[in-house]
Amino acid sequence: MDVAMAITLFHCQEARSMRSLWLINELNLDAEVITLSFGEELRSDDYMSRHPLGRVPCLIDGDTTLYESGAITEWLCENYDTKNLWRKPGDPERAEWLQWLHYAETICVHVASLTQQQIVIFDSELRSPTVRKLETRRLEKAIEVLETQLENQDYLLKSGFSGADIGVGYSLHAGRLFTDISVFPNVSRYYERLSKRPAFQLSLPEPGATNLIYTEENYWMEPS
Ligand SMILES: N[C@@H](CCC(=O)N[C@@H](CS)C(=O)NCC(=O)O)C(=O)O
Repeated sequence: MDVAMAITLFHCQEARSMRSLWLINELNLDAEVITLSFGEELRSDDYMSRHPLGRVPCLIDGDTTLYESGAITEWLCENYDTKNLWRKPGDPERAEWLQWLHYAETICVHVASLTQQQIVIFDSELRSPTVRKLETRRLEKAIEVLETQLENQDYLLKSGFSGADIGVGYSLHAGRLFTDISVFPNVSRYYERLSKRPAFQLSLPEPGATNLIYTEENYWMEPS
């Protein structure tokens, strides 16, 4: 893999790297996106030399390599924001921006666990209905917090759309496959608003794309 451009993103379809891709699209950054299959390709020697766990995202920007989606959001906002997606140190919304940016992973750990339970663990005998129930409940509790936050506002911050919405928006994009978000009206409207954004749409797999992690419309309807 030769990395030529200033910014290179290693991505898997609808994995957490979708956050980085969405942000790159929001900011219209010139970047090379290398899409890897969710499996063997992540464990190649070449890729493991960039990310020690062989996960995505991984971003290369000149001499800098970063492999945490929240850190990548901070880095890109800090260095390239032209759309008011960053709340820099000193901004009255700085603390809230950081909190929601990282709250995205509080939601996503449950999504990752459910992905493991219902997709990665192929043999249904090895799956645990107890873990599934517990993780679904914890995911719902984490989404409930967003429902309250969005009571009187369209985005997580009062001032409007920011990088924090990209982090949380991806968590909902994947989370909605494991629980019915229509029971949360504010969250449903919020997800609808986010998913209509052209930059979000550009970050989705193209029709006919292969190597998808998620192939079903949802997984919460499936029996244990
Ligand atoms: N906290 C990390 C999590 C990265 C992560 O676990 N990515 C998953 C995809 S959503 C992955 O690459 N999994 C592949 C594997 O575990 O082999 C982040 O936000 O970037």
